[in-house]
Amino acid sequence: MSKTALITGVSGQDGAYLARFLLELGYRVVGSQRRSSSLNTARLAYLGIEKDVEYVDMDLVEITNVMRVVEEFEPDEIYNLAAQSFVGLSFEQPIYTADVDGLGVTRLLESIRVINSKIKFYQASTSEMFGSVEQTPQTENTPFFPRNPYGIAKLYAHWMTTNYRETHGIHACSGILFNHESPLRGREFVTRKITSQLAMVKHGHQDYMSLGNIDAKRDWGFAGDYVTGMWRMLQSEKPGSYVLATGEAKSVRDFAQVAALELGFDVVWVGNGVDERGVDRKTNRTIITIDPKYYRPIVVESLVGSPLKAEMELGWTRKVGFAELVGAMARSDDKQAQDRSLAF
Ligand code: NAP
Ligand code: F7E
Repeated sequence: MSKTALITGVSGQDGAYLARFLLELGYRVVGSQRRSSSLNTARLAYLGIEKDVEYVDMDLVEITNVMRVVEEFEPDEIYNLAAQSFVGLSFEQPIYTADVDGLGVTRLLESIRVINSKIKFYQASTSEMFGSVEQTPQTENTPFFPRNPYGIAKLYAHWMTTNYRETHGIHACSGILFNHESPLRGREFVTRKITSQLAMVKHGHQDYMSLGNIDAKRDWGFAGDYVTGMWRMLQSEKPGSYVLATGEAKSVRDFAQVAALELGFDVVWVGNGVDERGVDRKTNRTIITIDPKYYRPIVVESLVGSPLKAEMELGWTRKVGFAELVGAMARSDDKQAQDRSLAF
């Protein structure tokens, strides 16, 4: 009999890739969504699996709702991907972020404990828990020092996941994932913001784009590779915490440079600080400016992870490298900007 997976946050980037991966493995996939006034399955439609997923309404802030869904669908595995996932917004909505990203996880864990403690649980933890890093690269043993309400809420959830594993014997895993991107990434995140807006500049729909701290460094991988690691964690004999990362740090500036090249711009940087600009060498036109409104109140300067434990214990590997990732995102947005088809 095929296994049933419940994916919370199925409408998001990772939800779509994970749903496709599990469907290919023969799973029955139940995707939970919070109520929305408009259809929210564009990413699943893009991957051609919109009709293969069963949908159920579930908001992580409502315990009775969570318990009813876990009881009704009897999942073998729960992948908790639902979250207020934008760091910038977490400074403006710290309480909501704590409720969904922190307490929401306890609601799921409690449901598992009460209804069926054999259900395996994956928690979407994050490199943002390392924040002001105490060692480089970061591993499963690096001390945590989160620097924003998002990272703090996720750290609470990480410890609750660990605690339910140790206290109640639940197969609960925490995937400490570094940034992972794709053509399906939300447009507010810096990678997709760059590829989508530079494509708009290329096709004449806007004159230039603006960024915040372009010297910030992140460890960017491909989301499609990372969802396979989530599944491997739940198949392993012993549950635990695993870092998924590429081991390579690149700056926002690097990302913009490579994306611009893919879209036909040859960027040179002129000026300093807020006056710095990215100028297209061929036309002498400014296509990137700095706008302090995109600076964060407190900075996480550089994050880079070591995926060694996941590679050794889970046999996890990533296939897509940095240049390939940026190229795929830029080409996808080039096409969308050309057609003016802003599906997601
Ligand atoms: P995403 O695209 O922002 O998707 C988040 C999902 O959570 C969406 O489906 C969203 O639904 C749902 N959601 C938000 N609030 C909810 C609520 N109150 N109740 C139920 N669902 C809710 O994020 P992602 O990039 O796929 O990331 C997946 C998970 O991994 C998140 O938990 C994120 O924090 C974590 N993570 C991501 C990365 C990364 O680089 N992508 C790295 C580390 C960890 P709507 O469609 O209705 O908004
Ligand atoms: O920022 C800098 C910004 O918003 C990356 C989420 O998936 O990954 C993601 O969080 C960096 C930061 O992602 C702009 O200051 C510069 O240093 O793309 P981001 P994030 O904050 O790293 C982690 C692992 C998660 O868990 C989260 O859920 O880019 N940056 N200029 C900018 N960022 C944005 N968004 N916009 C700018 O204009």
